[in-house]
Amino acid sequence: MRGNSQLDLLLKSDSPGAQHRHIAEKVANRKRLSPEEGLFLFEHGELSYLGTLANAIREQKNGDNTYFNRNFHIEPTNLCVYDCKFCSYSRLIKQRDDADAWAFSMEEMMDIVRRYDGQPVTEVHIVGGVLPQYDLPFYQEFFRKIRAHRPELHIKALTPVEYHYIFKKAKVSYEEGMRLMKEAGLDSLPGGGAEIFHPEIRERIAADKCNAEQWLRIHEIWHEMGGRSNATMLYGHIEKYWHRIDHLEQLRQLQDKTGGFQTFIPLKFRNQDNQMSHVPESTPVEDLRNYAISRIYLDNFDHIKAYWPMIGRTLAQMSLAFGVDDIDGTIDDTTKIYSMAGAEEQNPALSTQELVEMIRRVGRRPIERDTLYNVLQDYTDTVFEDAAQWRGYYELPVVNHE
Ligand code: V47
Ligand code: SF4
Repeated sequence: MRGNSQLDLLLKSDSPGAQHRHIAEKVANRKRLSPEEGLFLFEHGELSYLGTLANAIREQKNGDNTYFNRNFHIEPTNLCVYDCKFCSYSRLIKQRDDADAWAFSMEEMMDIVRRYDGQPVTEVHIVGGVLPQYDLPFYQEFFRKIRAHRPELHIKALTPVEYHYIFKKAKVSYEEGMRLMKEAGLDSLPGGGAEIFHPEIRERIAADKCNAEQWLRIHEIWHEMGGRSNATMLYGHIEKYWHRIDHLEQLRQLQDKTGGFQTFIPLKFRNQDNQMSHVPESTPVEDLRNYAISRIYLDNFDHIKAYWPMIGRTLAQMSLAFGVDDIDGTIDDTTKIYSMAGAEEQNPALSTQELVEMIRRVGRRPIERDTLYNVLQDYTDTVFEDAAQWRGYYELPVVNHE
């Protein structure tokens, strides 16, 4: 198998130490790593070693396929009852008159949906701040309206942070609440709100909002109802490596139980204009190591996603050699969560053609998928007519992995 040739070379060489070799052999034999071994990778795994292991797993699971989908984001409001220390995007209710605060009405949100009429988007991603007026009946009505307007559009919406709040306010159980959301048209859950599960960190950066147990329980209930969802981890701030392993381990255990997670998305902490601006950001090397270890540790997740608006196009391309097989969607300038936190991409928008080129340039197969990873189109050999419109790509030789 391709990719494993690198792993074979590593196993044959004299260079790895005993524990490095033991872990590489486990990966070659598709054996699961223990939390201690995961921690060892964070503490002692250098980049090329981790890349070899992660790439072998990536290629076992997904070959060269690199997935993307066509979606757009709606962020109903950036006003929020919570005050997460890392959040650059939210404003407290008392700041509602600030120039950069917004709270869309139902009609304004439907206007955004209608703006995409006739465009080949397959998914709407809805996530934002938590406010009392955006309650259970509000979201039921919103999902129903989207469904009525565009029945085939996949609604990927809200996280356990919102669900925990709106179900409590409506005095319904998680089970009943998720049933009502499904009935209204909810198709799947994005991965946000997970941050770092361990209370030692969570209470310092995201106090008050749903805790780890509640976050995991809502996903579990959704999975038991046949639904699919994503998971994230906000890393690279005040957590230690063992907090990351604790987080990954809790996700791995739930996935063993339900199999309902589709993809894991590591989210790099960005430090602009928030209460943690004094905390330095992780380096690109650390980001790639984190992708790789996530790929190696989460043996029961099919996909690892790099969220390109957050890390930029170059690092997203590099991540494809470190376990990542998905680079989010083609999206317009509709997400503010990261641009307000100092993300690489201030106006994140990539056309399908640009995304395809970005993937092909590093020798992978660009595959358009729907939210549930059904293949919609393989662009590996697609010839675009208006190649002159490509922005920012130089004529470099395409990598051949054979
Ligand atoms: O939960 C907020 C993160 C998340 C910052 O499921 C920050 O396909 C870094 O979960 N630095 C929401 N991260 C976004 C999210 C997501 C994104 C893309 C795809 C999917 C998916 C889900 O954004 C929050 C929080 O962890 N976040 N502020 C910041 N300063
Ligand atoms: Fe509110 Fe989400 Fe920002 Fe926390 S991360 S303050 S819950 S918008």
